[in-house]
Amino acid sequence: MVSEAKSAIISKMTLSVGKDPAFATDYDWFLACALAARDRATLRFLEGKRVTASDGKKRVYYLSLEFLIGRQLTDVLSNLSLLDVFRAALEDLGVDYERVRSAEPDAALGNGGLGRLAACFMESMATLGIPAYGYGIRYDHGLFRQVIYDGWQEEYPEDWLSFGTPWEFLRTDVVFNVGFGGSVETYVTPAGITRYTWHPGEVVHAVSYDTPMVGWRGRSVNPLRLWSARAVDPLRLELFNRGDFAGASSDQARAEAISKFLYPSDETPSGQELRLRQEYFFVSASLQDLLSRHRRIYGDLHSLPERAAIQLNDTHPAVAIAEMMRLLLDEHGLPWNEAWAITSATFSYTNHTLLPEALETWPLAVFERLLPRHLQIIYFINNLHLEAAKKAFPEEPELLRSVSIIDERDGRKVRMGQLAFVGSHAINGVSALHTDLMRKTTFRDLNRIYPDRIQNKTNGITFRRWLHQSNPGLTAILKEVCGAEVVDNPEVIERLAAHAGDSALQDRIRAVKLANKTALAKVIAERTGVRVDPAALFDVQIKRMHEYKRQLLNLLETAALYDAIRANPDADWTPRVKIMAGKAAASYVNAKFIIKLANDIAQVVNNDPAVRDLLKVVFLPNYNVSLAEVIIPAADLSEQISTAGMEASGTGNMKLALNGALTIGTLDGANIEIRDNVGNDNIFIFGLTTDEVSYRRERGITAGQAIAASPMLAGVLNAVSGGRFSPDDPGRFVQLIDGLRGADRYMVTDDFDSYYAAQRRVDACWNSGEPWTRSAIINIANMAWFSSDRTIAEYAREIWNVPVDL
Ligand code: NBX
Repeated sequence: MVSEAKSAIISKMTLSVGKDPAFATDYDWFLACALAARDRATLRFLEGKRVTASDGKKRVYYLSLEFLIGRQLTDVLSNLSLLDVFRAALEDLGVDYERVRSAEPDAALGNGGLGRLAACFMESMATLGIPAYGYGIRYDHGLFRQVIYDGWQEEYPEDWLSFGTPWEFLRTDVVFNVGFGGSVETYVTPAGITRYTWHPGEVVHAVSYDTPMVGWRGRSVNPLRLWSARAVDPLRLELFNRGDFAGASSDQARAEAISKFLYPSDETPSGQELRLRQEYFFVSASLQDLLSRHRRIYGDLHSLPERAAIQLNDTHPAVAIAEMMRLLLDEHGLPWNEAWAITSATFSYTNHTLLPEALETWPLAVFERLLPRHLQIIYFINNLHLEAAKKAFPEEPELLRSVSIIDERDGRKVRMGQLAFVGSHAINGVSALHTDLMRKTTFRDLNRIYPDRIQNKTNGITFRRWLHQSNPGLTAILKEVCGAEVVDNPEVIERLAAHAGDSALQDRIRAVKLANKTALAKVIAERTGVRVDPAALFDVQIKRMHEYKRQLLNLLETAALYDAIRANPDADWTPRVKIMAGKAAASYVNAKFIIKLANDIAQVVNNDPAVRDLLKVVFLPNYNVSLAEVIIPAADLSEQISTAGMEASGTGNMKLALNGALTIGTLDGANIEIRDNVGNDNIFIFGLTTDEVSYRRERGITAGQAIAASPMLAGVLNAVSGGRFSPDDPGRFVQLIDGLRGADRYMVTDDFDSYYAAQRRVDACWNSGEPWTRSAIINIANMAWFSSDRTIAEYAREIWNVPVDL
């Protein structure tokens, strides 16, 4: 095996990379390994497609504007059971696998949780043998690179594709035309039926690239099909010949802008025309592709719902409802009722947020200019939908306003959430609490009209990447204690619980954690220059920077703790390292100030001899999947402190608990289900509940009371806004802190005291030693349910109606 791998790698190096191994760089070795690994995945890949077609198996199509896949090499090798073989082969060749692995660019084709969930789902679908296609955009530039300069975030373009990628196959035969703008022609057929033809004013080519997504033990390999935009004519020669070089390629620039970059804001839509062009572009290409596949295999489109399930990852691809109708009506000549029956039986929609500002809408004028035929279809859908609503609830005219796909208030808009809901047979939330809130708030009236549509599918994570690959030390222990089958069946991790009090096991768990923390300490020193002690408690908050996620609450507690230590330096403090990482949308001013505050606090605290090693503060720049793989196995404490009711689920919370971090968190999102699984004694819960949050919101209770009741909070707010951490610009944080003193939309002040107290419970537990490790073991033992294999099996059975044998 090793010798085979060796010759495969050498052959790729010479014949495909075109390099003499003696002169190869780390990146060349990565290319050679990736190409050799891809060969091993490809036969499974092709065979899977053939069998699916010949057996008439139902396919799942996962439509997502984001796939945050990160590095692939270790994942592919490990899932093909080739990791050790390749490592040994490279060693024989005198090459270090770690360096090769690190030479791979991190594919950041997503912003955060939603994009990473799509990547975990692709891996789980391949693992469960579900024939699936992921459809998305092949962005030239993924999420920006974050550089911290003088404590401020700066954004630089990300370049993962500048040298191409060895994983993908260009499909020159899979190219579709995607239209924009133009006009709609209406005519009546000889049989008296009104028909419509759209004449787009602009056409762009969608070119496809397939990346194989390999399931565990290579059980199946599914394509991630990403579309790249190309101009139909690369150059307008008549302009070029007249010397107008810029004009000659302007069509090309306009077309290619569509797949040029990933929109970097999450939880707030950009509202820009280019974004709608991206959404329609990939949706249209994907639907044309899957319909032509269906027709090739089955001939007739009426059987589509039996052979295909299309999942919309949030509303970003929701225009697919209108595009499917257009294709069925205008291109395939189906009558409305048949087209609608096929569409709504095929689509389902996942909602990932209820934040009002995150719900996607498009001004009618923009929508009509870009997609005139689709707007007609949406009006039609809406009329029928409102008629049905009127019939069901004749006494409630205001209900019609809330369920309408067209928002008639300030400037008329298309509401993509309503469109996705109306056009789908199943709608799901991503945690029990979030689904409950969907039913009670945003989708309350739609839920009354269609009471069986909303379901819950609590998120999950792939254990292959987030445990086996990123934490081999812990995985080795699990194999020994729970049996080798743990890598195939996560449920047996539960066997660990029986040994939670075993001191030998506790020592081993602590030793693995310490080794992981030592590795992280090295990364921290390299990237920030800060030296941290791996024996200290590593307190970690890693996620997008957002006010509702309340990094500010964490920082205020840090500042208060700092003061407390200075006031009483000889008390029995728990040495802590506060580690924070995350990107802020470039236009999100407050989030960028919070990053600056983290760095300013770090400056002051880390350079104050009075606190010695009792407190260190680190902001690690450029958080991405690869950095998460280093931080998560090294965390002791997981910060999941969003305002209750605002974090739909969270998935970092699951990754951290699975790796033995204890959670400090609010009763929000999947934290609640984590608590239910690990037990109240093994998690630090604090803060307002969802009901208390809405009570306060309804009565307009603001921060004044909380601040008046807490001298510590008042002190820390004064310190930060008075320039204690920003002596070079004392007024820097006045506005940020005034936001808390005023509306305090995310109730940071209300939760401060309770959070501070919970952190002191953390200290006490950490200082007690044995009980902490015991709790960590109980956390690990009870996380099996959060495997994305479980989540995907639920989608398969309850939404997609495809068989799984899990
Ligand atoms: O989706 C996230 C939620 O905030 C998490 O609670 C949840 O765990 C995760 C997976 O279900 N939402 C999210 O990541 N949203 C986005 O990234 C986003 C991106 C672009 C956009 C709106 C939202 N326009």
